[in-house]
Amino acid sequence: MEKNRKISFYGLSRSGKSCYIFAMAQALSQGLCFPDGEILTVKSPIPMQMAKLYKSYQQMTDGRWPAGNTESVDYNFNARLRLEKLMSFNLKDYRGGLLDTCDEDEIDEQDELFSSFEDSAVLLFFVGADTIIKAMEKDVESNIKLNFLSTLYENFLDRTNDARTPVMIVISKSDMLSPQELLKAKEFTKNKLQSMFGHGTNITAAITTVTLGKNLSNENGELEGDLIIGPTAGNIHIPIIYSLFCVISNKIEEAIGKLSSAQDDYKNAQNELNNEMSKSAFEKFFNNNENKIRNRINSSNNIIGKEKEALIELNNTLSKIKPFLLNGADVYINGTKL
Ligand SMILES: Nc1nc2c(ncn2[C@@H]2O[C@H](COP(=O)(O)OP(=O)(O)O)[C@@H](O)[C@H]2O)c(=O)[nH]1
Ligand SMILES: [Mg+2]
Repeated sequence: MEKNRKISFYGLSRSGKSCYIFAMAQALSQGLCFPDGEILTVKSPIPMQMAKLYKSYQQMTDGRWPAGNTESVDYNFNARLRLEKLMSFNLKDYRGGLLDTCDEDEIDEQDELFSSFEDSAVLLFFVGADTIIKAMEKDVESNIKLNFLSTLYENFLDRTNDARTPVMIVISKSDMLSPQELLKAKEFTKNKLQSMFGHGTNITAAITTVTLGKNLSNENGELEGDLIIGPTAGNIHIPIIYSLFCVISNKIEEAIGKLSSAQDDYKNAQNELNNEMSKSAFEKFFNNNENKIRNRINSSNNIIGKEKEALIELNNTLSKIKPFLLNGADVYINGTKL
């Protein structure tokens, strides 16, 4: 049953994926507090992974940006609310250059990565604010980079027979832009990516901006500026909140399906019981189904109760995270903003 709990990151080299993972793990392991006092945490259950994540974060606080990945690393995370597991997901921090390699020798490794994306609950596309600015200034390479995200998404659709998996565009390094520039960058990006944000696509697509701090810059690997990492600082929580939103929405759909089929079973069994009761005593003596039918009625009743309870719980959680989400992201369904 625990299918579709993978969050997949797309993003060319230097789009900010690794930094995001380190900052997110640091920020959300501290816990995000909801207005009612409940705490959401995101942590790796594997101590060695957590230690690795902390170390990479520490390297940044010590003033060095992480070096580009030479190999892929898999991380597993649990998102818990009141210690109850809402979702577990894995993130693959793959090596630089793999998404847009032209090297035929790497085609198998690339194919393996693309196929690992297929059973995702949500797709997050990372693109740096620096790239978008340059694309807006008509820089050819940056436009190619942005267009390449559409190509990657088409590849996903092709592999999954057009699965309507929700997507999010994450504009990283947003500290490089002023608030007005950010608005323009979002509009520009949305217009470029019509396969996600256009009308008639029938998909849920969101766009957000994230940053690790203020006035950050990179001088030969040296980190300058102010790192500001906290549960809601720089929108670091938003891509995860959106993923949770998608996973919980899926669970709600599942529960509604189960509920309605249990309700159908209940009605059918109820009808059969009426027929059974109208049989003659003589017929009943030879062919009595009453107990069997009553058992069916009971068990569909149990399922109905259970699924209704689950739905209340899921809707509760959804309404709790919704204000956070809409505060930090623009969400479009079939091209129309929520
Ligand atoms: N200004 C700014 N630069 C960032 C931020 N996050 C990452 N960077 C820069 O982007 C570079 C690439 O980030 P990285 O996470 O390694 O990209 P990846 O190749 O997608 O994993 C870093 O070395 C930093 O110079 C940010 O929040 N603000
Ligand atoms: Mg990386």
